[in-house]
Amino acid sequence: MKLAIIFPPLPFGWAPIAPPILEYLAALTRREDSSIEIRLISASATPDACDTLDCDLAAISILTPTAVPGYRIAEKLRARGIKVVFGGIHASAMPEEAKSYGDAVVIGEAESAWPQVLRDFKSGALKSFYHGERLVLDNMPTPLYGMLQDRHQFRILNTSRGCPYNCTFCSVKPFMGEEIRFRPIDHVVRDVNAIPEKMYINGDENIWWQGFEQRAIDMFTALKGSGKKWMGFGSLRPVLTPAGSRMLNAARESGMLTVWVGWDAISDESLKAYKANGKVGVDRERAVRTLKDHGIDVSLFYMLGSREDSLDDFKRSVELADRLGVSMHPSLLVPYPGTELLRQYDPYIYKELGWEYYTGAYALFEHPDPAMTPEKREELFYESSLELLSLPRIFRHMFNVPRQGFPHAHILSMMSQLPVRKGMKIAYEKWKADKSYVRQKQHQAD
Ligand code: B12
Ligand code: SF4
Repeated sequence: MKLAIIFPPLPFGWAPIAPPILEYLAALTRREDSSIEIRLISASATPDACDTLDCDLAAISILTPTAVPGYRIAEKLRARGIKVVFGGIHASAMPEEAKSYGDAVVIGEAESAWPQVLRDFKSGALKSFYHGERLVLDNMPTPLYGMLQDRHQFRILNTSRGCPYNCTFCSVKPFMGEEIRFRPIDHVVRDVNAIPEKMYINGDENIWWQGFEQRAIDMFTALKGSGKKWMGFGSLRPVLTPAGSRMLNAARESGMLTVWVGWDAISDESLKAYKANGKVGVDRERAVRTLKDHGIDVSLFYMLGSREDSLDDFKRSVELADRLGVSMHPSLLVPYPGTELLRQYDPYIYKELGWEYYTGAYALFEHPDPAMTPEKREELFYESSLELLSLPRIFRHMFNVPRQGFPHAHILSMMSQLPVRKGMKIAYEKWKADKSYVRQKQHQAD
């Protein structure tokens, strides 16, 4: 039997990070049946690979912005008699939609459902829907790191799933549940050692949790011996707890270079409207300075253009970047399927815009302020992104990266910002050329 596992093209093209599901689902498959021939396709890196693909079964993993390209790939494969199974966060939130483009859909996590899918396929009894359980994470195989070539420079490792908070915009929480499930530390160490590269990404929603600082310290201490550098998403609240300083030192000594922080909203009002209770009331600026004092570089990710946001917030975010000496990466707010935000915004959504617009670069709903037209929000998004990624800012940031991270954190900062700048400039030019089309679609929706 021949199996292809496919990650459709990302909206802004090739990224240096290997889509983690490919090598992970390959490992789950190998564990179930070592005779299956597996081919991995990261379509951003090899856009034509699906055209000539020879396989019996295709597993396609879809996020919301990759759903439409995923459905196009499925149509082509099914026309050639290949069976298609969908999975991933979007397929789990919209199973009926995904089923209309495929033969089967896995709703939820893969571990409990995928072996059954393979058995049913082999016996010719594929079902329409499979439900993956939220298992204890003590039996995850090591992803087949290195199986995917295609110039990907970073692999991802997961050490936990789940989150106790309820941010309205979050599509991960409804998917992974509220209980934090940690992997055994020795499994994490085993997987880090299996990563072929010298640098990796911790792909958890949060690498450290308030109330579980000691667990983070134990894990970082165990990872010291790996000799590898890493980065990941971390929240700000645990940084300021009594154990925070010990935790940051342990993270730094385990090779952590940069923390990506979900800053989420510029104003506290928007933070409250998002019910981002993990962040409300935290002295966020002090936490960022504490991180840098411990030798860890900081990048902030945040959303603009919510119905509570104002035109001023676009400008204020650039000022914040300068004040804190950090790099900042905005996106326009996306109400993903399965989220509370989508239910709240439902009356205002431009329903004409398909999932291919859910990339973070389009205004997707009406705004109460008449000055915040869709066009204005999109234009300001590009302008503030490109201002944050201006060459003087990127170079100035070199002097703000903590010296303890030299030279890796400095190189990483350049390497991550320059390609994004290039991609953003191309996208802005394309947006300017397509604007009339987008406007027309939005007016149809009004
Ligand atoms: C690492 C990461 C990336 C990486 C790699 C992408 C990837 N996911 O493969 C990069 C940096 C490229 C990336 C980019 C983007 N990302 Co991203 N990313 C993540 C992150 C932090 C971790 C993903 C991870 O480690 N997955 C590990 C794998 C194993 O988990 P998984 O894919 O979910 O798979 C599990 C199940 O879903 C299921 N499953 C998945 N697929 C399939 C398929 C089959 C057949 C089966 C049986 C099961 C199955 O089984 C797995 C194990 O149970 C997540 C947040 C999160 N914690 O999920 C966001 C996340 C996936 N990203 C998201 C988005 C939107 C993006 C962007 C597309 C847009 C943006 N503006 O940021 C960009 C694209 C930028 C570009 N260059 O074009 C959203 C998706 C939301 C949604 N509803 O679609 C998430 C959930 C973040 C969020 N909080 O909103 N991302
Ligand atoms: S803190 Fe908020 S955004 Fe992060 S995983 Fe939890 S609910 Fe989602």
